[in-house]
Amino acid sequence: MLRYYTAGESHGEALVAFLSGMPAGLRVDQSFLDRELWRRQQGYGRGGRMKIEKDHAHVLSGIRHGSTIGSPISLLLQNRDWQNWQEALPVEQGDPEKHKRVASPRPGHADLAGALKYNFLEARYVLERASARESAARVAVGALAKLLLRELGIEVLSHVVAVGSVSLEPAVTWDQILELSAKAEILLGCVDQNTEQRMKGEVDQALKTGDSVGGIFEVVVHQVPPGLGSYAQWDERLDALLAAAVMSLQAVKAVEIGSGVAAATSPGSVVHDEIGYEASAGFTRASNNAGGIEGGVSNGQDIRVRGYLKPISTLRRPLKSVDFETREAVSAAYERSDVCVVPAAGVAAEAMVALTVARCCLEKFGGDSISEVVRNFRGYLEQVRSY
Ligand code: EPS
Repeated sequence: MLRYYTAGESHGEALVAFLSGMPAGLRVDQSFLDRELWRRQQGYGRGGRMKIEKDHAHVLSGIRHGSTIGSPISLLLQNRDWQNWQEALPVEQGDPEKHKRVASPRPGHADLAGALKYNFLEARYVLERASARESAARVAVGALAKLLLRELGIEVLSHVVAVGSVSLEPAVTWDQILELSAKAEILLGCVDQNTEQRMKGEVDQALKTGDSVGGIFEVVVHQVPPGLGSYAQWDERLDALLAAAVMSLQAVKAVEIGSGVAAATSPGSVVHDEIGYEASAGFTRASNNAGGIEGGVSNGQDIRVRGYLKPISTLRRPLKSVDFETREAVSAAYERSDVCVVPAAGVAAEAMVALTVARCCLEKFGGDSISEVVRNFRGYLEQVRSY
């Protein structure tokens, strides 16, 4: 079974990611992991922290001579900012004068709920773990899941559909997303340049006013076989697993599969994807409103998952809050922050989707070596082809 966890504080020494259940013999190109980490760091509207960090996944275990060996994989990502935080956030008690308290909780962040939950008198420790910095560790293990899926011909990428009130209207093809992913520079991750410029305008406006913006990203899984996930139990449904995986990302407040939101207010005759048959291609569909999943099972079309991101909760023009200690009305804490992270969240969501689809693939085609998995996969494809 594919399992993963992460550890690490945002301003601690490092992030750690742990992945077990990967079959042996998967070739691992470490530069691919770092490219994925780089992609997550990009985007117009990132804050000062991204000028400090240059994320790199250092392999501690589970990969030898360039391939997985079936043992648990552990990865370490240094926080370069740690050198500025050693006295503020030491492992030992250190000098309390040098600790950096977060004296007033930010509305929208985990600060208040976390402080109440853990009985902290300020929000430093809450911020440290709730921070979206953690998603870098997920991207590192997600890159390994992507490499596994590639062996099966399955690819996972994302693009940005909306930033603030600006959204992309026409449907986006896989080739457009692929082209976008190869770019050497990432502005806002939108396939249409005109729309991207208007999105940039939204970020500029937020920068000017000390505000922040959210948006919508879409993750697409390409070349998915039918039959991943199951309708047999609630916790085996692929759409449910994907929703939980994407919703678990920081600042995601809603998840949509295919045209799920519009489907609720449209007639069935418009929503459902009519079925055809061609001798050369097998079963066909004229549309993909289902987002590649029907009854919790992949149907062979591209899987489309959207994540809706609330605006970043750290504001340069802070909202009203209350001092943890004095209980007096004050402004919410501000150190520095991103203004927009929609493209970065899309990359992190790719990782979560890849890990989820990889887990389903291993459940269906599972084996201890990659050759065993590929053989099982091919056998199944043959069964589908000759259906
Ligand atoms: C974050 C606050 C900012 C972001 C951080 C997420 O960090 P800092 O407080 O150090 O400026 O930059 O994101 C990352 C560090 C990252 O790698 O994505 C938050 O509060 O969630």
